[in-house]
Amino acid sequence: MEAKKGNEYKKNKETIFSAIQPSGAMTLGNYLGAIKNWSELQENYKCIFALADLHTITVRQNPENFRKNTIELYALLLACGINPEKSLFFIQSHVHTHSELAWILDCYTQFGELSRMTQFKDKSKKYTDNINAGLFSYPALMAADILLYGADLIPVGEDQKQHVELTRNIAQRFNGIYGETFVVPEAFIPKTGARIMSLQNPKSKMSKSELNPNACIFLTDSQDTIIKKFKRAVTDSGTQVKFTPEEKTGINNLMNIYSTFENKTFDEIEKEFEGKGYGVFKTAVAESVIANLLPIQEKFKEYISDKEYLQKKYRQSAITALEISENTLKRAKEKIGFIVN
Ligand code: ATP
Ligand code: LTN
Repeated sequence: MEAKKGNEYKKNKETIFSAIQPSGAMTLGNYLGAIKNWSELQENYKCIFALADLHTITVRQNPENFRKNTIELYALLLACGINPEKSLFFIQSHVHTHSELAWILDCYTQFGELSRMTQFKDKSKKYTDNINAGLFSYPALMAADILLYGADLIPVGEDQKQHVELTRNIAQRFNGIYGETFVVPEAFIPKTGARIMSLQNPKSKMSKSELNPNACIFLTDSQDTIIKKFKRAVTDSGTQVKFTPEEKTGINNLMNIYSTFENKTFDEIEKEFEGKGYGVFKTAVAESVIANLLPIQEKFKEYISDKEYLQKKYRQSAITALEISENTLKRAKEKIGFIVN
């Protein structure tokens, strides 16, 4: 009986789950790699999205900035087209089942598996004075987020693929011990935009916690700032706008951004800018980004000035999220042998 409840919620459509951390202002990387797809997926799937604020405290946060980033990100996602009438969109820390299942899954996740996570290795090099247990066991919390909702598909950028793979392993291990309990999910990586690189160092990904502000386009950047950042973007010494597969060059990165926004192939872009040089291309990329972000920026201003509406939406969503996730948690606890209340 219990097992059916999760499925009842799914009805005929596959379930999508994804989340983003309120660890800073949203970047163009987050938008193209994740959020743009989320709003498109709402049309054909049952979608559940969250602000993963419990994940965010794996890196020390200033309380005031943390609160501001969270509410602004909620408003910004609505502005990007996440529709709370179509999708469930909640704040992770409002739904206590996430922390509870995370602890349980910690006990089904191996030290060796967590030690191999690239993000843990990167972040423990970056934050040497705070390599905390949460940073290490973070993928078990992410697995809890996903498994609580019986999600089939997880739309994420390339960098999160390893965590989704680990979630699959945890789910399969648990199901192997106790019988079918969790849906085994799959990562859903976009064809273009899955890995937008830093404008200052095209070998590393554009990240919202990057210290050099010129490396990142933020969704709320002004038009002037966007133009300046693209003009300063690091490119090689060549002049021809040409895509070189397998290489992490600045021009490839700009072509990737342009191609995703303009829906053009690399061949089409090469033809469009033949003989025109990098300067002209950089301006075209900047203009395309500005035009695409403008409607989002306008909607963001409206949403962020209506705190009451935001509160109403995240409160309602948390109630529904709790109802769904409690069923899964209860089922898992029963299988393990807890006396369930
Ligand atoms: P942080 O710097 O705090 O680690 P982040 O900018 O890497 O944050 P997340 O909140 O971890 O972003 O990621 C949210 C979503 O955006 C994830 O699905 C992630 O894969 C995607 N994403 C993040 N950066 C990029 C990028 N440069 N290109 C494409 N997708 C990205
Ligand atoms: N770890 C992800 C954010 C995240 C997530 C999730 C993504 C938390 N829980 C569940 C997909 C599914 C990140 O840092 N980008």
